[in-house]
Amino acid sequence: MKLGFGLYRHMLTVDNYRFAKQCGATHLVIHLVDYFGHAQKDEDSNQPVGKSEGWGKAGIGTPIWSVEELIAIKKEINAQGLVLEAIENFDPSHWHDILLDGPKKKAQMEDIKQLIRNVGAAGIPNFGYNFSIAGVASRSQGAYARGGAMSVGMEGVDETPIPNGMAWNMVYDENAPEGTIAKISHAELWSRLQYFLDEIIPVAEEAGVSMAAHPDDPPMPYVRDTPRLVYQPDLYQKLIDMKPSKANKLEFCLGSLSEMTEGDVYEATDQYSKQDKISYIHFRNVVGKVPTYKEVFVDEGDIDMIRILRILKKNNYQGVLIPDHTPQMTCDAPWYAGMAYAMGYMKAAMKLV
Ligand SMILES: [Mn+2]
Repeated sequence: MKLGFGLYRHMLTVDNYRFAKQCGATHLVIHLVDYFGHAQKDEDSNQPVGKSEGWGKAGIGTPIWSVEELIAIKKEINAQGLVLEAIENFDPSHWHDILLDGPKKKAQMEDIKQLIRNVGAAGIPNFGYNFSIAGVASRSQGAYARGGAMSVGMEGVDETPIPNGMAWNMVYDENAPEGTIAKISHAELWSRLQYFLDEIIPVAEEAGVSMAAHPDDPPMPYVRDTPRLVYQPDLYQKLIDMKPSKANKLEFCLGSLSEMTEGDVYEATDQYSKQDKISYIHFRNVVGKVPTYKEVFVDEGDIDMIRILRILKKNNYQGVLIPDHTPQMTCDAPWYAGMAYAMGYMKAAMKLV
């Protein structure tokens, strides 16, 4: 097991690589989607929540990330003694019609395939994605964690239909016609995933990249009037079985799994690590289940994190764990303090088991 650290696009700086290294990380997971808009301040380093209009604009008109761009980032990371383990998430502007079954679906699929070839050519072994129309939506923010630390959670589901021109909680077309996106069934969403996996997995296999699926966050059957895919632990097995391949893997989010109403996070950890299906792990803790849960400090939630590590060790899990999100601590650097706290806990816990 390896200790990793996640960084958002606007945080890909030498100082932040050093911060990760100082926290004990050996590996990095990076986001290249600019969820926040450019030139944001440090206090916005927290994960975005967003309202009905979503997080903001997708990278409209931007090309897919090139090999040169990826290698340049990787070199900077390697120069600080860190390994670039994964890229997390597609830009909605690059794959909205794959999610929505729109007219640009085939062209976007070709672009996404090239992107995965680029990721492989840059020597980056994992690509995390979240096959979801609404994306990470319907969350709230509040003083949910110990000592009144600011965090995110869910207090009931947002049923507002999604306007045209929006997917994955971001706007990809500002000039879209009035109205909302078409209502679809779970079966239709799974068939869209089947198309995506049938197309991408052979390319990923050849490129030496594992496609790592994040479960739904939050894991509700419907959010914003759209169906969700992996909102119970067993649905992960369905995703794996529909395209058997060593490149079809999971971005295993303990927090999201624990928020699910069925199953058991320990059994799920055992089930998927035993099959060697875990690409990397989001190691975070929560209190409660959908539609009412809170993200909390790593040591105060429902999950016995040490028990999780023991299961992973038993099944010889060799991959990376990153903190995912943490509550913000009351000080001059709320995000950094929260992350450093989680990293120290993880480093000690990993040594203990
Ligand atoms: Mn996660």
